[in-house]
Amino acid sequence: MTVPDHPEVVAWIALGANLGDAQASVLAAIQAIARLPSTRLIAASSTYRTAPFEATGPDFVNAVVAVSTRLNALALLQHLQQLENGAGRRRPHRNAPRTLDLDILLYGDASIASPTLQVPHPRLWERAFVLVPLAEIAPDKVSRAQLGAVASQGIERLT
Ligand code: A4P
Ligand code: MG
Repeated sequence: MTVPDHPEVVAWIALGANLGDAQASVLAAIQAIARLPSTRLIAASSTYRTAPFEATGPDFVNAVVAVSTRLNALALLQHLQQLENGAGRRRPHRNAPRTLDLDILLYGDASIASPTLQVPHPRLWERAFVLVPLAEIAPDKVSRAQLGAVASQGIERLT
C-alpha cells in the first residue's frame, strides 16, 4: 500500500506524443494519471494537434491535466516516468520523437531546482502547445499577453 507522504497539492501536467497513435496514447495516459495512487484527476483539456517546436518528426498531440495528489513532487515524477516507459518511450536524443512525454508544469506553488526536477517547468511560457491547453482549464494562470506571445505557433484543437 502506498502511504501518502504529503498534504494534498494541485499539480499541472503536460502530455505530448508524436509517434504511433499519438491521440490514443495521450487519452490513455490521462486515464492512467487518474489511476495513480493518492491522486485524483481534477481537469483535462481537449487534445490539440501541434507543430513540432524546436523538434523534428510528425505533428504532436498535446494536452494538459490538473490533478490533486498526495504524492510528493519526486514521487509524482517517478510515476509519470513509469507511464512513459510503459508507453514504449525511448530517448535516443533530446527532443527526439516520442510515444509519450509527461512533464510536471506546476506543483502547487513549489519552486524546485534539482538536477532531476525543475518546477515550474522552465520552458512553460515559451510554448503554445502548453499554454493553450493550460489556458483552457486554468484561464487565471495564463494572461492574454502570454498567449499572444506564442500566437504564431501552429496549434489546432482536436477534441
Ligand atoms: N525533468 C526536469 N524537470 C522536469 C519536469 N518539470 N517534468 C527531467 C518532467 N521531467 C523533468 O526529460 C528529461 C529529464 O527532464 C527527465 O529525466 C527529468 O528528470 P525527458 O522527457 O526524458 O526528455 P525530453 O522530453 O527530451 O525533455 P523535455 O524537457 O521533456 O523536453 P521539452 O523541453 O519539454 O521539449 N513540440 C510540440 N509541438 N509538442 C511537444 O510536446 N515537446 C518537446 C519536448 C519539444 N517540442 C515539442 C514538444
Ligand atoms: Mg519530458
